[in-house]
Amino acid sequence: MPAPSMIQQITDIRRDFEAECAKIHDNRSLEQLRIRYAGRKGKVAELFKSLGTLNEDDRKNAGRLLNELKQQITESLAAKEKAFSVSVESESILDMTLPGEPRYAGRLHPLNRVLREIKSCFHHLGFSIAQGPEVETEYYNFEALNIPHGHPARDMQDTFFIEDDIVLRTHTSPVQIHVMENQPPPVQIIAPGRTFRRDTPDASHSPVFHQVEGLCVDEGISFSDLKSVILSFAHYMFGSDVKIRFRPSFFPFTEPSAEYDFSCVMCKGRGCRVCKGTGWVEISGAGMVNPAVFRYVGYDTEKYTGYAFGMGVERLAMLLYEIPDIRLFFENDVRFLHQFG
Ligand code: 2NM
Repeated sequence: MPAPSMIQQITDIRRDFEAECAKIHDNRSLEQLRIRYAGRKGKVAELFKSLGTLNEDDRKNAGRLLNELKQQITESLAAKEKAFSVSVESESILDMTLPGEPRYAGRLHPLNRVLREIKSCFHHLGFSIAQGPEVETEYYNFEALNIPHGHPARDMQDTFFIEDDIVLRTHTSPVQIHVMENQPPPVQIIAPGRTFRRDTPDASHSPVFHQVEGLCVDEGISFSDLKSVILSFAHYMFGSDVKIRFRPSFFPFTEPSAEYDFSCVMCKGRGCRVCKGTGWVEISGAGMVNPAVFRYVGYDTEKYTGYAFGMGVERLAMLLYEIPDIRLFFENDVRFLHQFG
């Protein structure tokens, strides 16, 4: 057989082998391929046999090429076999019948959950959301709210002072002052946010806590508007059989001032541990904005009246979810946190 056609045959076999080899996906077909190409009676062996028909030069040349081909085929087969053995191995450790690994899913913090409900309620009632800084000057935290020098709230015992004149806000009311300074009436806002007071932590006190304060200012706003908004809020949060009541109180920034209570959500007013037998749970304070506050922000006290109210987010969350200790909100214990959201 002349040498060129021998070389042609070697080239053809290499091409055929590579094409067939690429299509193989299991060990059985791979073994059949090996027998057909690299077996004792395979295509390569046949060509080796026919080497004898060539003259010495051509034989040497073709022999070298054939050895290379044999080497390539052996390597390709080995590589393929190895690939199969790896995937077979991983198949054996992948048990499709095992249950999946549970994914860790984060949740909404109970305080944020309650905060969302509060915001949603006041959104329906036509309030916008206002925000302000957690670090305030004494002017915004006390002065403009008609809290005079010498008032106990201003004491180092009750307030975190950053510097002489700079405090961590003890309520979100300074936000209301900023808003009133920046826009004329009508104003209808809530100011949710983090607040700070120097308290030793116990079941009902935390130096960091959260408030939502509301403010509504326009011509002809009266205490009855305040009562209807608080009643709507009570019904939205706790259900429509909840009753509300107002008791006279005092705040420097409101006149008249009141504390407001909800009928006990636990015992429906019959008397229990949560309401200490009274049938009522105290929520927070409210009142008609003191004209002195309006004068600080430049509102016309002859033309405008307004109501304001506060509430503690922790307190509401504790009532809603029967949480016995305020410190649970801030300990980041997932056994607690996973019960909400
Ligand atoms: C409360 C109770 C009563 C209040 C008053 C004001 C402002 F800025 F209009 F004067 N903001 N929030 C207020 C009134 C807050 O929380 C217990």
